Amino acid sequence: MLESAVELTPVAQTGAELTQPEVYQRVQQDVLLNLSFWANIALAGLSILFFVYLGRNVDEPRSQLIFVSTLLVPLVSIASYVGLASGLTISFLEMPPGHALAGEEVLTMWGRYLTWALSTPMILLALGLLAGSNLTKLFTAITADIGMCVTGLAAALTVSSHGLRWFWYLISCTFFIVVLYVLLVEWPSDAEIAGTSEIFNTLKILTVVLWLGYPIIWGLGSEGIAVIESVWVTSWAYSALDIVAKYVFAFLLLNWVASNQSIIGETPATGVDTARPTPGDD
Ligand code: RET
Repeated sequence: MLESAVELTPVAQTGAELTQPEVYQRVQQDVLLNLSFWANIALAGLSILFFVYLGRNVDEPRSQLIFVSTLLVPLVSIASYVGLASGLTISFLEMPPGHALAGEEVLTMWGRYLTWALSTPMILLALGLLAGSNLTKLFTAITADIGMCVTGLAAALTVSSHGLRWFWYLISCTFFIVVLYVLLVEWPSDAEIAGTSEIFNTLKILTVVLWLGYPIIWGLGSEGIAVIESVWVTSWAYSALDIVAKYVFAFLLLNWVASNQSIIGETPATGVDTARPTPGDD
């Protein structure tokens, strides 16, 4: 039944929507593309085991929260990459007039953008807790980040107009600027007060440099101006960024937190800055 459906729809087909088994078959045929997914699934699994081991003696509540939010990153990652490897979250979309690949069916890994909306807020939550951020800054960074991922998803899925694809991209970049502002301007001074500035600054640089790579890949890849046309090159570029942005980042953070719980415990409790005048103040 499944086989005949695949046979009836030639792989070179364009214009019609591919079924999930057909997308899966194409992923299977591209060994390097498939490997870019499975390498991440394997690494995420190993990271989870290792991070659980690293956190076995963490009993300070804020440090525990940093551990939980960081652990959720590889957990979401497994779901994300299984979605891609199974063809569930990949579509072949016909690009609109004006696009470098106009009229062609372009493989779009839209599941990536969707799952980033879950994993990147966890990274920011961990970073914000490390810096001793107040709730307002944490809320701003996380909501702007979700906005960035969802509008990035919209940019990738819009096929009605080339201009609108880039308009979504621009909106996504605007959200990204808000995230960068909190990371580069607000949290470094908070981290100084909290006594975590050394590790925070290392992670901040790692995060900013790597995260800037994502919109660059989008812009240069087949979804953008298509300078990089190869799907597996694009996928590996994202997967390589993911490996450092998630696992190397998480290792540096959790390794530090595990042996510096007392510093994390001393940072002021996350709350809204309420400079309430005490009764009797003039
Ligand atoms: C998109 C395209 C639209 C413009 C911008 C983007 C930024 C994406 C970023 C993703 C970071 C992902 C990470 C994932 C780890 O799990 C959506 C590519 C600004 C910054 C760190």
